Amino acid sequence: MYGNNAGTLNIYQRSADEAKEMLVLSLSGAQFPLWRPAQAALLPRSQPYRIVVEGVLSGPSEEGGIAFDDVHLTEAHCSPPGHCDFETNLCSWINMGQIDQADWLRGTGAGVESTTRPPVDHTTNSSSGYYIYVDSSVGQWGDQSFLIGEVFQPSNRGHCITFWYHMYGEHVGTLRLHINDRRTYEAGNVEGMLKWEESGNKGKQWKEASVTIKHNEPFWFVFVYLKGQNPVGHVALDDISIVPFSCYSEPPIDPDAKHDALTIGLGVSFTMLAVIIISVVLFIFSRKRCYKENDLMNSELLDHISAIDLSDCNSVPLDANTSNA
Ligand SMILES: [Ca+2]
Ligand SMILES: [Ca+2]
Repeated sequence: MYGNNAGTLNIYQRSADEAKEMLVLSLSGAQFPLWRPAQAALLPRSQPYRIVVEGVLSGPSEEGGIAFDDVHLTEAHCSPPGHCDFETNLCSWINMGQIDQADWLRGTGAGVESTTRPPVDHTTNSSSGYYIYVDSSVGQWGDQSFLIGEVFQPSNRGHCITFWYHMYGEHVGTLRLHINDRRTYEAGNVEGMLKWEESGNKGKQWKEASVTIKHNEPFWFVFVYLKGQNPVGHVALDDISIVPFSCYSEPPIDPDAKHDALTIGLGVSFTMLAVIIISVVLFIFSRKRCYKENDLMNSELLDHISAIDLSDCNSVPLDANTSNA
C-alpha cells in the first residue's frame, strides 16, 4: 500500500453458503514504500469457508495503490506482535532483495556441520528448534543480508527489543541493528540509524542483547549482517521480542541517598534560621544601644536628634560636625 490515498485493504472469512462473514484484518493508509507482511487469525469453522480480499479506494485520486502477494494459510497460531521464536515461520520478518547480496534462512541444527549454523536453537535448546541464520562461508567479503521487521508506532516509553544472537567463526563479520523510518528510507538510506553492533567470534553460544529505542515517528527494525574476510562460521538470530517500553525501568530511589538529602536540607534550613535569629537579635540589641547612647547625649542635642539616623550609631550629631568644621 503506497501513496497519500492508499485506501483500505480488508480481509474477510466468509462461510461457503455466504451466510456468515467476519472481518479478520483491515489495513488503512500508506504502509510505507516496501512490501510488508501482515497476518490474521482465522476463526475455527466446522463448515467450509473462503477468504475474501477487498480493496477500498479512499477517493477518486490515483495517488496510491494496493497490492498483495505470497499468501500462506497454515494451522499454526499467529505469533503475538513483536515476538518471534521462528518455530513455525519468519513471523513478520522479511528478507530484503535487490539492495543486498544474501538472505537470512530459517533452519535447525539437525544433521549439519556446526560451523555452518548453530547446533541448537535458543527457544528449545535442541537440534529440532528453529532459528534464522546466514552461513558466512557462502558469498563474498562485504556481502550484506538485510532482515526487516514490522512497523511500530512511536511510544512515550520507547520500545525494548531483546534478541538472542549466535556469532561463531574467525572473521565472521559484523551484525548490526538499525531502525529506519519512512522519511529516512525515502531519502535513500535503506538501513537507517545504527543502534547496536557486534563483530567477530563470540564462540558456540547464544548471547542476549537488549536495546532501548526512542523514536518519535513510526519506525521498523533492520538487522544487517556484513560478511567478514575469508570467514568460516555463521551468524544466527532467535527469540526476538519487542515491547512498548524501555528495557530497564527507572532505578529505585536509594533510601540512604534520600535520607542524606533530607539531612543536608534540614541542616541548611537550621543554619539559615539560626543566622536570621542571630541577625534579628543583634539588630534589636544595636537599636537599644543606640537609643541608650543617644539618651546619654547632651539634652541640648535633642532638637537635632531627628536629623540623626538612629539606626546608625556611628552617625555623628550635626552639631559635632559643624563644631569641628
Ligand atoms: Ca536479501
Ligand atoms: Ca527458536
